[in-house]
Amino acid sequence: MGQEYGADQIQILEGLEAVRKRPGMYIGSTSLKGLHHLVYEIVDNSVDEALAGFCTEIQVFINEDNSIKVIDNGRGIPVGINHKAGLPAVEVVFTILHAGGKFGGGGYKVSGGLHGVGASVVNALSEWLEVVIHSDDGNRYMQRYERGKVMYPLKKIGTTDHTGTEVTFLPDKEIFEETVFDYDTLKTRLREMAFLTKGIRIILTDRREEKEKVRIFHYEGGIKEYVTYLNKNKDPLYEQIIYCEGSKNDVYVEVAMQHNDGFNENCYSFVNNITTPEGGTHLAGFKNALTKTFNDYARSQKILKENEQNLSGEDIREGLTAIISIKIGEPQFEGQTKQKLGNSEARGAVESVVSEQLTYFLEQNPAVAKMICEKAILAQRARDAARKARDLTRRKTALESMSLPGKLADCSDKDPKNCEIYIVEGDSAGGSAKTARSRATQAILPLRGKILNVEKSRLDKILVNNEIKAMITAFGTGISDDFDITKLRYHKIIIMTDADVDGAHISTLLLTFLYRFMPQLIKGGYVYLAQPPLYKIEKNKGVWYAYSDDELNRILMEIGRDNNNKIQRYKGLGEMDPEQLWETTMDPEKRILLRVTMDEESESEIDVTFTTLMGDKVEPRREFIEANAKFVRNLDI
Ligand code: TTJ
Repeated sequence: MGQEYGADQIQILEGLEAVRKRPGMYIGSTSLKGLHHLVYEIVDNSVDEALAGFCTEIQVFINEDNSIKVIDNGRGIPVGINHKAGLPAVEVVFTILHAGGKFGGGGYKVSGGLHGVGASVVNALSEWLEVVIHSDDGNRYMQRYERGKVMYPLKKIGTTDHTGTEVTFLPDKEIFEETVFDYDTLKTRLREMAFLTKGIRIILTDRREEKEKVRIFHYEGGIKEYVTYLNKNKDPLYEQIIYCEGSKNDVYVEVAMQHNDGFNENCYSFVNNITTPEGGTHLAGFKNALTKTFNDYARSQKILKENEQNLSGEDIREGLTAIISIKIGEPQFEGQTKQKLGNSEARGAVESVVSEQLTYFLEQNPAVAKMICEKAILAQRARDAARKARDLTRRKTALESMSLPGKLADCSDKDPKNCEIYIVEGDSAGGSAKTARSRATQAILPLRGKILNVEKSRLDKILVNNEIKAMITAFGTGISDDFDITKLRYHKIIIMTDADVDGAHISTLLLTFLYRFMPQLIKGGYVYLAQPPLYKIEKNKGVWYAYSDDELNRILMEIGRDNNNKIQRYKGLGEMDPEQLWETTMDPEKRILLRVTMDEESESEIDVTFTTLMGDKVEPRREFIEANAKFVRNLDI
């Protein structure tokens, strides 16, 4: 088949060839993250059609062969000839690499949403891609491409009684390291897209298993419902979701927020439906407006007396869950990872919309306003107390030059790169670990009893907790704003707990603490979970260890299942003698460590996971295990 190639077509092919040569330039990476990016690029186009007011539903299918099909009920990509290119518009969309717009800054993708023009990139990086258009002329059109090359001119394949676009593509195995889509990753992002685009219905279907998985995301309340979702495992301080919306200087601003009775701040900001984990001008504008409006209100109502100091932004944001979502024509992204908004007009726009509407809300809802102010005043007091406690410990460390916790059995090697610290549940297991360890490089810190749940306590209380103090001093880095990775004393922090539900609970509490106060340790890949075995199998002087029920069965199959096996099920680390503990769990040559990781792109989802686990409204068992599974991806042997 194939078309005859004129000069234009050659140029087109060169463009798409450039994408295939340097895919990272266009989609960030060819890892799993880049793979999923392809789906978002395509779905963005349908979301744009929804924002334009012509599309109400987007269906996304993960097919059995790991191809993706996206169907929308918009107007359909135009099939008429684009005169500049001399080709049907749909062919232009899929074969001409668009400069500018989305691809500012030397080809790097910096934004999506409003100018979805990434379809040609997806096409270039797909083994094949097919588009079907239900046109308003009553006909159905189709075209197929392979690795970006047109297989035949756009053709009519029948008639239709509705409008819309269907795109199916199979990511190219020559390009991507992995081509198996992760359902949860798509689910999280599509849910986010649905929250950010009120009214849209996004349906995700996974057809890969015998039993199809289907999820429908549809939120008439948009980001208001997002805030409700993020607070679902928390206790809101008041019922209302505070909502501000408006346009200023061509920036469309939407903000939704609600306080809960907890202590963490969860503000998530978006630009053109893209998350901005590093914030930027829009987030700064929001924070300025919030701080100023509440202080003005508290003064005018005499909640703050003349001689009292202003509430700090942090105090007002204690327990705040907020979504800041703006739409802007030409977003400028800054920072190393291009995840920080730079447009100065966004600051003013958010500040003005929020100040005005929040002031009005506070006037209309004095009871809510009072509750927030009172919470902020309590936060202010706790923060003062915590600051004093911290200053005290800081002075102490300066004087006594790092007094390490008494319970720590430190290692002798002083090069952090060689050193690891085992955080061990309970004194008895701690004792075994101290005997078992390799003294040069392995330090042991036993923790006693339940670990403080940092989700449920204010900073002043957290900082006087002995187990927490012991970890902070042992690690050497400090916490929060004081955190300094260069002071880290061990490059592996290994959590070692029993392989049961209580153990999983304790490791989740520890991960929560690390996540809240030293997230850099998790993001940097310094945190691991030890994997003690579940079973010991003995037969004819041979010894095997099994780390799962599957493995137990496999071993029994191999060695023959008979009465001569003595199978021991370990209930806890305490049941192992030091030698066994070394052999199975601590020996760097033989042990299995799971590295704890987190997906930067869904921090709001991580918060939901933690609070699901740590809040009062907990159905524990299964979910603890799931949470750990969520954080633990890489096997490090
Ligand atoms: C453009 O302006 C005229 C009417 O149609 C507009 C349009 O292109 N709409 C549109 C594009 N709806 N859906 C798409 C689309 C959907 C998918 C799944 C993939 C792509 C590349 C575009």
